[in-house]
Amino acid sequence: MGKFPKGFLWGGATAANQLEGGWNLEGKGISTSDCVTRGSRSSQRLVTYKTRDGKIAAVPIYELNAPDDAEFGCFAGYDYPSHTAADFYHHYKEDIALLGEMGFKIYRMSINWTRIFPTGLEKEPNEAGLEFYDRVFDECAKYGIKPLVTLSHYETPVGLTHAWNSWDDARTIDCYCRYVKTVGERYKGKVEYWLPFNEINSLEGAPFTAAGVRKKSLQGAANIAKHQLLASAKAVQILHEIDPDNKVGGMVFYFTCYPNTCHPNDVLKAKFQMRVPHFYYDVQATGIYPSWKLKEYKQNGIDFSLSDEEQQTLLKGRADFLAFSYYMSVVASADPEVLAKQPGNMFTSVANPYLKASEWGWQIDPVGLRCALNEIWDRYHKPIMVVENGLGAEDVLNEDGTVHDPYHIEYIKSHIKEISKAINEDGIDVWGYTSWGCIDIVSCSTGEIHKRYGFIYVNAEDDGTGDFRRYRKDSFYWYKKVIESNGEDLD
Ligand code: BGP
Repeated sequence: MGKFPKGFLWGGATAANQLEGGWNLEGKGISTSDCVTRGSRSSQRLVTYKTRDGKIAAVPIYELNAPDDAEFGCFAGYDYPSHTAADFYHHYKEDIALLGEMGFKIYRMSINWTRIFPTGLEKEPNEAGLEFYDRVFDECAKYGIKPLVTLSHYETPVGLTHAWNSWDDARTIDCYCRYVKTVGERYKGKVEYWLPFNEINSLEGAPFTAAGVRKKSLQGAANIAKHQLLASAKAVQILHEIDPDNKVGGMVFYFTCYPNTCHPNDVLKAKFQMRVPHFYYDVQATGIYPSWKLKEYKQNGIDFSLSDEEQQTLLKGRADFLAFSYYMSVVASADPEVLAKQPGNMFTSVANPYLKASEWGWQIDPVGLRCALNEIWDRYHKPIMVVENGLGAEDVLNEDGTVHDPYHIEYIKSHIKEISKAINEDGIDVWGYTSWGCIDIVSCSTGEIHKRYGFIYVNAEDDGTGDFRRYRKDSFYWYKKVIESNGEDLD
């Protein structure tokens, strides 16, 4: 296996709403993810809110079209996985010790905005929330683990939704910047790597979870994108001012899209499908809105403009590196007769006959990761981090406390091999790899905990019960060896 650069950042990734639990402890407010119920492989997650006449509504997340006075919250009789999650809130010491035992160099996690500013509107932060992350970062430091902090990973305070429909309104930018400045100053010297938003392009499909916005619309997506992209650029500037050593990245969910045939219309369709992540990267990496996006807004009658000052903000706030999540590839066809949805895939895709899919229907494609790295490098020439990648699968905890998970090892190994080729054969500057769900967490798309990604098993059930004891899976020992050998020993 080709060598990884010295200092390559090996690690894993989680998000606060999927990991921490303790959803209402020590002054924490309610975030968008706290109002989302548990789903399953076959049933969508629901968002709950109270209507003006006091009735409770529970609406599938992707169909949400809530009235302007809907009051989002958590109600009796509904099951919300973020409330207990993997109970990291009470297990963080032992969890970080386990990450340390594996030799993690970096740990990607998010700060839950609502622990720091419970409704998003406060002028002063919640000290107890700040202290919690002090303890987490101090614990990481004990093991020489650098935190990579996502500032907004589906944890927007619902207080902002109630105030002015959250990221639909430009006033949210100031609230977000206050939060960024607060944590940037507080954790100066403890955190050096930052991501302003998780998968910023998810605002198009899931405007409530990603941005606290009540309904999906083209105008809404344009507003949220503009406000989050400006906020992201401001976060870059704020964090650089606080500490010039800070490194701030753009982050999207990425995939590789193949044309179904070599028919030019299929090729064009595949190229255009990649505009979903590329639009956000274009702005975060270059500070410029792509011409096709401006045309698209115009053609759809979207009200959009950028003042000179806003343009300057985007240019001054270009990202230092580009990060992305990668789980699968998709196939595009321009022929509506051919286009059939691959079950379980998050995107409309023709099933790829050359690939196997996970139990949740995500098409597994390590070579697609190398394609992705090449595409991003060729377009932007910025250092890259793969900050999410992995296989969601069912694990079995044996009576002797072992968990045999060769499927996780195989998935991660095959993807690491492609990263190695991208570095050694294609000359791409990859800084690090943080596989997703290094500790079992609740799934973002389904809310199940039994969709497990690897390394550390958490003994909990889908209904939130269990003793939450931690167990080392086989993949734990394997990844430890991978890190120890800096990626040379993958067997
Ligand atoms: C990404 C999200 C994560 C994560 C991951 C895996 O889109 O950033 O939060 O959960 O997908 O998805 P799932 O949890 O649905 O398996």
